[in-house]
Amino acid sequence: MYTLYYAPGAASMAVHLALLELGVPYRLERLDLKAGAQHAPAYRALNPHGTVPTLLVEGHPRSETIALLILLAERHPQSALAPAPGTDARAAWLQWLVHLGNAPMPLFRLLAYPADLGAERHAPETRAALERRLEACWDFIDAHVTKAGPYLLGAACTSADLLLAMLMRWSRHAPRPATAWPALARLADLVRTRPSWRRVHELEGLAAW
Ligand SMILES: N[C@@H](CCC(=O)N[C@@H](CS)C(=O)NCC(=O)O)C(=O)O
Repeated sequence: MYTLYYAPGAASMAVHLALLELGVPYRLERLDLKAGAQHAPAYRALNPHGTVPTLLVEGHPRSETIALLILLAERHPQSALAPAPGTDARAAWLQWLVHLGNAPMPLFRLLAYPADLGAERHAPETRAALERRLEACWDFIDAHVTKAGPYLLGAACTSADLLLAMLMRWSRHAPRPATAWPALARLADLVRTRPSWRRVHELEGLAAW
């Protein structure tokens, strides 16, 4: 049994999607980030960074979105969420997960949390620079999906695509949302038709995209 500590639409959404795709039993614990629930001592004991997601795995608290997606793939090797270990496709899947976790994801974090840079709000030039970096990420990923798509690994939808769709969703209010890139828009459309995508919206109480 898993327990996912989550906030609606936050980084926990990728792990929530993976749990739904796996069809395994899990419990949800919602954290009100605006109210500071992530700083409560009881939660900090589970996740010293005070962030979501945290996933209790057999009672052990585990964190870091990318690590959790890899862990779930390891624990459920029969699932279609990841290619088989030792294959070229597995290497590509790992590379994409780590790329998404290292390139666009921290840019979103910086955009959403100016306090990480010691500011109350971003100077317009800082925000513009972060947005340009994000657009460069979409350029790179879109070029790949245009050649190799419709998903990151070609014909198969994996947890890397669930993560990518979540990140694309985060860009919906950006000056140039990720759906402005055609191959990315197509990938997002495909992910949005999955029952897990609809269900996560119901369970987390999210508006459409
Ligand atoms: N590196 C972490 C980052 C997680 C993260 O920054 N989560 C945000 C929500 S998207 C959070 O919990 N923010 C609350 C806070 O920092 O106070 C991961 O990949 O899981």
